[in-house]
Amino acid sequence: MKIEAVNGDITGLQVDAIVNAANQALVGGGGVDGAIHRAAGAAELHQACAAIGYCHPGDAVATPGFRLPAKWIMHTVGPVWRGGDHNEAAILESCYRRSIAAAEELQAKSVAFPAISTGVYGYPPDQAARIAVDTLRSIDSSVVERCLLVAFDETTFRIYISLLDLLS
Ligand code: AR6
Repeated sequence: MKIEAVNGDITGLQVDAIVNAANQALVGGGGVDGAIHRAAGAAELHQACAAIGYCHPGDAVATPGFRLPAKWIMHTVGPVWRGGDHNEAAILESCYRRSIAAAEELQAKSVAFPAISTGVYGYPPDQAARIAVDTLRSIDSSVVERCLLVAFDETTFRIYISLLDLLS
């Protein structure tokens, strides 16, 4: 898989699937979740999420993208940061793995990820970015060809760029 860093709004990206940083109840919220609901069409997406009902932290579930350019949305639930010794890293790694697995099931070749857990859930951005890059680098997918790490702020973008440069 090719891994790239992008700075901007994930909802406008022309990819097969975008990942949503959702909550366990899949009821929508602020941050990227709110932006995705607005752009996809809140009524349709709420209905699709309600039909699924729940997502365990570290897991991912798929809905259509409705009015998004992306065909699919993978809703994943990141860990709430509680100091780092509550299994946060393993849960965050699982979010990336399970989102790619869901993309593979749907034959999505390109997947865009927000910086899961680094907003409301409080995960330190540098540590989260390292997990994102290391985890995606370790996946050998025969379906997904391209992963975009989408930063919504300049600091996160620079962290992604430096990690990708160091590892490539
Ligand atoms: N495009 C790309 N990234 C974005 C966008 C966007 N349009 N908007 C925000 N971000 P957060 P979390 C970045 O808080 O920490 C919700 O209420 C943002 O700058 O969206 O996993 C859910 O319902 C940050 O870097 O997600 C949950 O309750 C990153 O996305 C809870 O927040 C993640 O920030 C999940 O919290």
